[in-house]
Amino acid sequence: MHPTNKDIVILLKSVAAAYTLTGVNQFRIIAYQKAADAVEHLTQEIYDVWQNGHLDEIPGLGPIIRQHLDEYFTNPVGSYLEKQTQKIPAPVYKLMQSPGIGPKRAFRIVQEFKLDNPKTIFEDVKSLAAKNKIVELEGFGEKSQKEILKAINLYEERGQKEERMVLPVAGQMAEDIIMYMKQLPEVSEIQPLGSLRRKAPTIGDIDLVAVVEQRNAEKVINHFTAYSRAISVQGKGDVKASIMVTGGKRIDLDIIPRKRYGSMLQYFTGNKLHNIKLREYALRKGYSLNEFGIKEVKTGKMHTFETEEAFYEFLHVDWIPPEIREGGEEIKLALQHALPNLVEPKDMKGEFHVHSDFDIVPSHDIGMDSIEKMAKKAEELGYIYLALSEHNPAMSRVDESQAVDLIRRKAEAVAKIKTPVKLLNSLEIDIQPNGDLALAEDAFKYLDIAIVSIHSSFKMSRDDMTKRILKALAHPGVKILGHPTGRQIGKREEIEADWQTVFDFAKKHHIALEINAWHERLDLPEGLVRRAIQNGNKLVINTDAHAASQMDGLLYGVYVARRGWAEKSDIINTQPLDRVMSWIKGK
Ligand code: DGT
Ligand code: CA
Ligand code: CA
Ligand code: ZN
Repeated sequence: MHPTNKDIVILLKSVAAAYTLTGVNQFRIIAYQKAADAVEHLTQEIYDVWQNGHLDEIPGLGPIIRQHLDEYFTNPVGSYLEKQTQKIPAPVYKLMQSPGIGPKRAFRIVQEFKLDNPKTIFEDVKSLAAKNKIVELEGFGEKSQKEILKAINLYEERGQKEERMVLPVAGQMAEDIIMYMKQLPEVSEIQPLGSLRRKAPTIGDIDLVAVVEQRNAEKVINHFTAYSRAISVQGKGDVKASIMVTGGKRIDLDIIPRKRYGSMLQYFTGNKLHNIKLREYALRKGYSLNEFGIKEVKTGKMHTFETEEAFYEFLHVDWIPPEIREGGEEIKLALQHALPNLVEPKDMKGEFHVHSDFDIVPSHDIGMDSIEKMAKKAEELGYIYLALSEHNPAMSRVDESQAVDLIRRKAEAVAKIKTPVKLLNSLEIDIQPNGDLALAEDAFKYLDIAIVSIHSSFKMSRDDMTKRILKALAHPGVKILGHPTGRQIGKREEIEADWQTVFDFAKKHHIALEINAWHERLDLPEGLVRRAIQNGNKLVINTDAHAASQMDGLLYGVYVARRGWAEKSDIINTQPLDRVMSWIKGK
């Protein structure tokens, strides 16, 4: 079993704790805490990133920690990181996982009571507290004991529901509460910040900020905590509150006057590393940043900002799209006026991956709406073209000549639809474990375009998987590699493949890589989007819709593209029809 991101986060935090307890200097401790934070917010598995030799692309990991991780991934036994953690008894780390119990208190308790079993540590501490034993420890008191019990209870309560939401789910949740908050005329503006504004693929909690006059603050906060879906109020102050809603998810609200809106947007959009880097840059210029604005360090003079653009402008930094505020190169590029011009939702002119209900005895799920209805939806969205890409006929249920007949009949059905949208007869064809395509050769002559995707045998060696994909892509009819990594967020890991080799092959043969916008897929993941673009590959953004209404979801694919630094010209379905047709013809 490869270590997961969570394992590595715990490892790095453990090293930070071991350093704290053994008196190592503060900067090294902070470096490990920062690194743990960076890994926690990664959207790819760090092990995969390491395997592909790209650890250096993770912002927040310095060269020394990278080197230690490299050693650890190669062989954890006897590695530097493992040795550091072994200096402290294991139950200490376990106890520290409850929020509010730091390394020092955890260490004292474990040592004083000689607790040696990490599995029962929480039970052990709880029963000690029940017998009032912790109160008796020197430096601990009634209050400490209570805090510790509370922290353990909180940790255990959260236990099951720590999972992050996928972006579209969190987006909906935010939309609902924003609509509810807007019932009050006192709320003149309200919007999501944090990871939701950055359009991260997974969201921990929802952060909202509302523009409200001071005198109306109390009313607005009361309205917020009275939200019908709130199961508990986590905190309530004059200008901020937190609620927990069904499913154990948290929503934070901050209220501010108009004149500080821009500073607030900047501060709470993050991510943390971006803010740290911006703050470091500002300090060198003699300014300190906070949620209230920009302060001149020398004079103490405070500048406030109504808009975020003005905030960045004051620092002579171009406004940075939230999707790329990740603490990488973006500030440096913004200073040089060299930020990318990211693709936008309005650039999209069509898509290539929707499933209709036209029955070709598909190998997987059939769509719910007719070709006509899908075409109508495309027209409403202002699209110029649309490819109908049902799953290939199931090989177990029809023979080759029946399959060919079904594809011919679908081509005729597509041709009959009256619509201003250029319809393309397409298929999403299974890549079989040996790399063969699950479609009779004769059927290809009825297809305008074809997507190939992996829907089975996800666990294969990296070599075999790479060969399998290349073999499929070598078919001259193939134009798109569908949902390339096969991941399903929170459910299925990415397949292992040599992406550089796949990307090179796709580029050479004018095959586009898909960004599949399906909410659990968001695949290619943003990190691979970035690499593909740097490699000169072209991408397409598709919804994989199985109903006309689902075609609205293309937006989420655009967000993934933006987080991967994609510009309009990187995405084929931003292009006019003639360009698309010449790509299809192989140019
Ligand atoms: P999440 O909720 O885990 O999906 O990720 P975020 O990025 O929404 O993180 P969250 O909710 O803890 O905080 C929201 C934003 O507030 C974060 O992106 C940046 C800012 N922020 C939070 N804590 C700090 C901090 O200690 N320093 C600075 N400068 N900014 C912070
Ligand atoms: Ca958040
Ligand atoms: Ca938050
Ligand atoms: Zn598929």
